[in-house]
Amino acid sequence: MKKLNIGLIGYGFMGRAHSNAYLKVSRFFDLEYQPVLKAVCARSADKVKAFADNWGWESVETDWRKLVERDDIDAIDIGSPNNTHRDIVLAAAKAGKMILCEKPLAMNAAEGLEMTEAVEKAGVPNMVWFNYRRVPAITLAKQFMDEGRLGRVFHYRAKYLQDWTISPDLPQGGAALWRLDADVAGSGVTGDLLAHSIDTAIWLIGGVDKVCAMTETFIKERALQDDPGTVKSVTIDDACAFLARFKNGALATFESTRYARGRKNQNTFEVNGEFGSLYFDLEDAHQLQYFDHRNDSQSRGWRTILVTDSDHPYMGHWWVPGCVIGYEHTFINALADFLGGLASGVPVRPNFRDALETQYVCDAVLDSAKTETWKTVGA
Ligand code: SOE
Repeated sequence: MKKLNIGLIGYGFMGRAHSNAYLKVSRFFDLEYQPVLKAVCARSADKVKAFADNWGWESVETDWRKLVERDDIDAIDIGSPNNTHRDIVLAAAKAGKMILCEKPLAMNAAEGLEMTEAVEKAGVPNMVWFNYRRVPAITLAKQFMDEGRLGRVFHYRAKYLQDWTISPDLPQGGAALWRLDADVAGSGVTGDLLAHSIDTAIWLIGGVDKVCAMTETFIKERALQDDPGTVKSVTIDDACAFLARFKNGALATFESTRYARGRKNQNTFEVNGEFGSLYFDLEDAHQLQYFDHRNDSQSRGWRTILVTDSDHPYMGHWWVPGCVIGYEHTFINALADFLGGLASGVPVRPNFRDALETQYVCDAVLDSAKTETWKTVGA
């Protein structure tokens, strides 16, 4: 086995999800490369040390530039807030490191382009953690699309709903709540949630031609988490809905909000094609619903596929049929694909170029929302 020394930046939600993936991947997948939890980096020395001890990272850094310069690091993994991605990527690419970056790739497409060109120029392996592609049921949907089971696609309908920002007392900025601060996150639900939906849509259907969007910020002011006496305008989009036309002529609707009471992480899509339809809901992530119009008319109907058989995507690496896997496994599956790509020479997707395509759609959506007019998605 070849060792791959990882340097992780960030120890929040994604730092934990990625650490777990590094620890488990070699136990469930037979891989040529084995990740080594070499160093983790974050600004607070005490907190990063406690994180490293808990997850088994060998060493800590408090300055990401030092981590990027270390000779014993092969790959930089970016799990820190969105406004840090660009500088880290440019430095890591220059240092010749492989890069795994959390989504969304960047604050905007201009940054994303610069980052994509940097990794391509450096020729370093790169991946963006759009983990939902690695939900077995979504990968199965992709397989069905590639097999042509749906025929010509007419409609795509995506929703990504949560409810955790409804209270006006929730502050903005700082640990975990940087997603509410546009200076750190770039945007609200568009970059955070719809980026997932757009990535999945492009993967399943193809490129997006144009969009027409509306956004809303329901709570206009919030106190700062790190300075509770200061109240600042909220400039993220709390909700976003948009219409889209794919390049292949299919029509789509996308909707996202963090104000849908009772919806915790409801990421759904439906595809309607000539021969059939598909439906997926992340809150029932082990299932894919499939309607095949070519079945006989007496028995045809929506069927719910329990995606846990060993010949379903990824499931041969996990438990016996009927035993479901969960959220954390999507990161382990993604990492297995990244490591597998290093060994096979067939680079993993989505790479930075793919994530840039999503970023262009996000930019067009936010631009369109300003005037509620149609915008063509940039190159
Ligand atoms: C936001 O609440 C969030 O954590 C996103 O940042 C993740 O990308 C999504 O998968 C779950 O929700």
